[in-house]
Amino acid sequence: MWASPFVLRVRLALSLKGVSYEYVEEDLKSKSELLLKSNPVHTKVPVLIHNGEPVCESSVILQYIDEAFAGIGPSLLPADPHDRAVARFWASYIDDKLLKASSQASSGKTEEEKAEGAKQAAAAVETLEGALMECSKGKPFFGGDSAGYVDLMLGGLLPWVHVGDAVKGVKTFDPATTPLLAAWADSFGALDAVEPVMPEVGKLVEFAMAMMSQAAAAAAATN
Ligand SMILES: N[C@@H](CCC(=O)N[C@@H](CS)C(=O)NCC(=O)O)C(=O)O
Repeated sequence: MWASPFVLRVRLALSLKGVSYEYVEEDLKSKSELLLKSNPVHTKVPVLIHNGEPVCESSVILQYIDEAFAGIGPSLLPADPHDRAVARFWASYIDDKLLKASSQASSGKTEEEKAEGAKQAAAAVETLEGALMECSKGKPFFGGDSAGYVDLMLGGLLPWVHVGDAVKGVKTFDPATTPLLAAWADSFGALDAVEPVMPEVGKLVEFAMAMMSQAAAAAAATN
């Protein structure tokens, strides 16, 4: 599903590793038998099918790709067990804190809920600025000289961060307040393996607008 940040994570990982694959677009309003069979628990995308076996959940898929294609391209996770644990910690933080707070900021039921989500998302971004300083050790990426697991977890969200910024007229990764993340976003977006895979922000804005008007129409119909 082209607009999914979770699908994007996987496409970015395969692109970075240089693994070729077949991309199958899924209509989430009318899920295919293949999806229902491959991910019967959540019936969500992405699903990676390798050697006929499905692997689900973007964070799990990224780790699978790193292990299953260890001989191809750069490693996504660091070699040192403690560094790997730190990378996994920040990857979970991105989903558990940043993503949850950002969803609340855009889809909270009340204005108060939205404001609280925005506050928590801003605090999570600040925390990630510190994480980037700790993990990158002066290099451009969470993975050091090259983009790795945490970069992909956050990088998949990047087009949606740009959409939110365009719609609200803000800068989530502001060079004035989070200079490392602002530079990271530029470096990540400019990678040869990344640029061709990223969806166009304009197309995503249109998609977001259509989703918002559909949600508003559905809410009006139930009131
Ligand atoms: N935690 C999952 C989230 C995946 C997810 O939410 N996918 C959405 C598309 S962005 C989906 O398939 N939604 C269909 C549904 O919920 O029925 C992951 O990281 O892979």
